[in-house]
Amino acid sequence: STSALEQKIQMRSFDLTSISPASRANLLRRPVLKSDEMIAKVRPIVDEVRTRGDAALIDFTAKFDKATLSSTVIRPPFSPESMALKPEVKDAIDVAYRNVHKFHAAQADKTLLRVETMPGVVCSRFARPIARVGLYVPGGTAVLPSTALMLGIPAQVAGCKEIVLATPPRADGSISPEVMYVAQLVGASAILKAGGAQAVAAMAYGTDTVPKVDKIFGPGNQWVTAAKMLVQNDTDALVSIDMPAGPSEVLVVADSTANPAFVAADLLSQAEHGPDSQVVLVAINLSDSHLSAIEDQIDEQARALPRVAIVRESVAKSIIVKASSVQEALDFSNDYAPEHLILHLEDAPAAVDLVQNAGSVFVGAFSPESCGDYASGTNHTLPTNGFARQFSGVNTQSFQKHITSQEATQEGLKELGPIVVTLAECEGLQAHANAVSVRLREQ
Ligand code: HSO
Ligand code: ZN
Repeated sequence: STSALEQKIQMRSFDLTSISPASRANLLRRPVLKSDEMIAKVRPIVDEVRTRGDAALIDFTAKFDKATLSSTVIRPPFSPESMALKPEVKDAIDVAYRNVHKFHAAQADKTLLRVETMPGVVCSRFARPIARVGLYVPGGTAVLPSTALMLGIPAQVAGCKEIVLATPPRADGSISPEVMYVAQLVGASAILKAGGAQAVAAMAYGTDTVPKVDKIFGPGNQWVTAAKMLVQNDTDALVSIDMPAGPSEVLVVADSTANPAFVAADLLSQAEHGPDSQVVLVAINLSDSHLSAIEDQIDEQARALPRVAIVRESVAKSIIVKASSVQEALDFSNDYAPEHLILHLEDAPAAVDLVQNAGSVFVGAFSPESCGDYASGTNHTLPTNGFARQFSGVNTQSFQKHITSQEATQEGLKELGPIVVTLAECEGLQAHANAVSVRLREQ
């Protein structure tokens, strides 16, 4: 037997033209999230923070992040030393900020929708910011200033008043200068130095020092996700969440024009996120030699990565699916509903018309997912786990809510009123009918 290091880093292959419906359905499945179990585990943590507040936060941060804190919240202005960056990093963050800001500013709903549904009856709709938002920026195996940008910019653009950015501190109690700098750029009103379920609980209920928020955003591990699901269902917390999060995913569709090195690099960029990342290659009529070239590139490029150990695990769980047409490939992709969809196709823009379910689409050979992860302008907080069927990625409107209004004239009520009286009486709700007839009698 060969050792792990000698074993080729490769994905398992399946053929859509010969596969049984049951096996095809199996390929579409993600590893099951044991959400009930996780919710039971986070409940005691959430309860502690709800009842003991800051003291519990400080205890959990000592236990889980090995950081001894005297206070958990930092307010602006942030000290220049805490945001000190290499000039090239600062410049790169600035360009990313501008692009993401530009795209998200364009998404803000500023229009007043005004429709006269009947003569004298005007219905309107307008948007307002969600006042207080909590942004969870994961720590763990990578620092993620990009996630701070992706959550902070739409909050800023929407006009949220209180922007709380939560992230686990380093062992010395500090936050990375990259995240501090982004917090300042997006106008964060508080930084919560805490991670995991304890951070989510603090933002959901508030503590003496942590502001209570109305909606919690952001990716995170199973603890964070379970805590978000738990507090969302607590009517005392009165808080909502962006979406249910799961491990990150990419589905790459490639035809005979695809560059093997590009395809492999795209798959690996997602595979390095974590051992449970999901990576799928849908290959359309690729020759054996073309497919081997891609597989060789995966192995060769993976071996050179600092995070090769993570990649070995995620690639081993990943799949190559052979398809015989663009339509068949996109049908599979739509059924899978990937977080990211990359199109390495001769006519990639044409294939976009066939996309029904995906978080974000990367069109053509020169649009790697990495651009969207960091700096092109689109958001990288996207639906995973097949939730691209019914969820949009985080966007500016995720930080707004819509309010409707109506204004009827006396003439308008003359027309509409009798209809309402009939419907109210049909439901047996006489007080509803009276609210109209008392006015009609006035005339
Ligand atoms: N691909 C990740 C986002 C990310 N990548 C952050 C790099 N940093 C989830 O969609
Ligand atoms: Zn990424």
